[in-house]
Amino acid sequence: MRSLPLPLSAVALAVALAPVAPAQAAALPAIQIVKIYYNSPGSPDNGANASLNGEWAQLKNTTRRAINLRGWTLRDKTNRPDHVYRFGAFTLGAGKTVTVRTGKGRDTATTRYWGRAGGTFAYIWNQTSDTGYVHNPTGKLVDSCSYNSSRVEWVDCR
Ligand SMILES: [Ca+2]
Ligand SMILES: [Ca+2]
Repeated sequence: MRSLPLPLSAVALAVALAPVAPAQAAALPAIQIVKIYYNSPGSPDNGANASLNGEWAQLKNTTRRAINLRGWTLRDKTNRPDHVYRFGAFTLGAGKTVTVRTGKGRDTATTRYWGRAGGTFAYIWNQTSDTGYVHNPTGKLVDSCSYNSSRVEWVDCR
């Protein structure tokens, strides 16, 4: 029987789909970035508040206890101070998620607003590749999530 050479892409796909032996389950970060929706619906992204709020990052308290997020930060890969979201008084319940939207709005128990404005330069999450970072108030990196694809609009970081 003759074996046909597989196209490289098929080989790559097979490798990507190969089951990976589960390593020792690593402890989840207490506050985990679960999803970044980095390409706001619509094209081109017009920088309006609704569009800015169409991009967001969702964080989850993976623990069994409420966590006071005051002083915790969410940031992107730039080192810009205006690209750092700092939580004010806010407690995230055990197992709960909070969505941090880029634009302006009224904070709720489940949604917080970065408060950015200024059109197309106000977006935080790059449309192809970027990294989200969560730091606790002492500056310790608690979780990060990188993505690199313009084919989809969001990344599942779990
Ligand atoms: Ca878009
Ligand atoms: Ca960015």
